[in-house]
Amino acid sequence: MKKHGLHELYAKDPVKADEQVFKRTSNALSRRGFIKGLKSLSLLLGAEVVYGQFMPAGLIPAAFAQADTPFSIEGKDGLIILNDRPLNAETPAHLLDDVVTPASRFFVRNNGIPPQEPDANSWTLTIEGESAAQSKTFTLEELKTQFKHYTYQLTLECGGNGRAEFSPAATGNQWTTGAVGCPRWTGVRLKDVLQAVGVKETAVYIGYYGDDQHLSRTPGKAAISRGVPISKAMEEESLIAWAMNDEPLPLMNGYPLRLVFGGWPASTSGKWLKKIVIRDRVHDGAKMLGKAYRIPCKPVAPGADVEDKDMCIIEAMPVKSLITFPRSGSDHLLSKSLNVRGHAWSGEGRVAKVHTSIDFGQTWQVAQLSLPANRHAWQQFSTTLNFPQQGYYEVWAKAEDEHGKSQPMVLPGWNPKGYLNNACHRIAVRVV
Ligand SMILES: Nc1nc2c(c(=O)[nH]1)N[C@H]1C(S)=C(S)[C@@H](COP(=O)(O)O)O[C@H]1N2
Ligand SMILES: [Mo]
Repeated sequence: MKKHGLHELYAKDPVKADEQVFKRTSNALSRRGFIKGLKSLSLLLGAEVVYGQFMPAGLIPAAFAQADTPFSIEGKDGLIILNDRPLNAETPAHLLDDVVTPASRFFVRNNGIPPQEPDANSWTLTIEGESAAQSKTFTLEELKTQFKHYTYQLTLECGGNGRAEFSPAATGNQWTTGAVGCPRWTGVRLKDVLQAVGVKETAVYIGYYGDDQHLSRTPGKAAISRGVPISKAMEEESLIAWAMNDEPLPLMNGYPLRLVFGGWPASTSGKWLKKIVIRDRVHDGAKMLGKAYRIPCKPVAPGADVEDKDMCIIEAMPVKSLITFPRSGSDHLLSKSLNVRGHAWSGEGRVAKVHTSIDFGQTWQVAQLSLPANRHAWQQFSTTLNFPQQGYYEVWAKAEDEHGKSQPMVLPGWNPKGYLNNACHRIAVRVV
């Protein structure tokens, strides 16, 4: 096979070239490997790393950090598959550019085997548990006719989004940045349904059961059965939803019925929802105990052995942002300014500020930021960048929430299962 120089590749098709660069260099340098020397780095990139002296040592340039292999799942467009048993697929950042995430671009995270052909007409939801005043079953039709409908734009992000970056590595799906989305969800308020059944004073938590099967297909064994404290369950935006962007939920996202808890680890948002238990204790279903969806209660050193008793359940997701335009690896003309945009969100409240940097964080520029459509919806940032000379740049984005917490530049606290990586997102731009 004829070998092309990177310059040649870039000239022909910058996007393809980016993929080629990744493929050709991934043997020579692993994602976790080190690149020594700015000169050789510039050679590989085909451009000078303008702020190279500020680039954190050992950092893999964003131009190489993102692989992009095409794959198709019915009803989904451009998602990258991470695992096919169970099916897990994430969305490349540039395909998450819409303010409201289209269903076709909303990620898929399955822990087990989804139901094959769930029947919406015969679908029922049962509410029971120690702290339910009674056990009651609703058909989907009854839910739709007996309770008021609400629509909210709610951000769902997998607790393991960003896991791929942790070192020492954490096992599990190696999500990069794409296990997040913010569509409009329609359904009934969970609290309206719980109150119609009756919630005893002893209520502490709710847990869900879905219609998917454990990978072992053991009857009665749940693939996942998580939940939220009763206070989160009672929030106005906590929904039992049947629609995403005014259409029935896609099968892979829980058709015909699911929970949606905006701003919390998406693992709490039970899909193919069949049963909710109102518990008088913290729910102890599958993936509630041990190290699943938990982080060390106190910070630990990377690689530390943490006992289960020292692990605490993840609640609200931390502040984070994603650059969705331009696509990483794009070329840009020096004579023009570059408009950069993306989303920012936080499970702990509003995002107050977004900053961008083109010099590896030496200087930051304040971006414009929109208000959220409602609580727990992501916000849009945009900014105009000017570059001092031709060369390789990385655009980094850093969001700060209303409590003054901001994203770490590289990696937040290590934890055994690789959750809550809210490090700054960055894209590669070659200014020509
Ligand atoms: N029944 C059921 N609900 C589930 C899951 C699952 O495997 N089964 N996965 C959870 C996890 S870990 C995540 S991140 C979200 C993913 O939602 P999505 O597949 O619609 O993106 O669903 C949650 N709800
Ligand atoms: Mo998840």
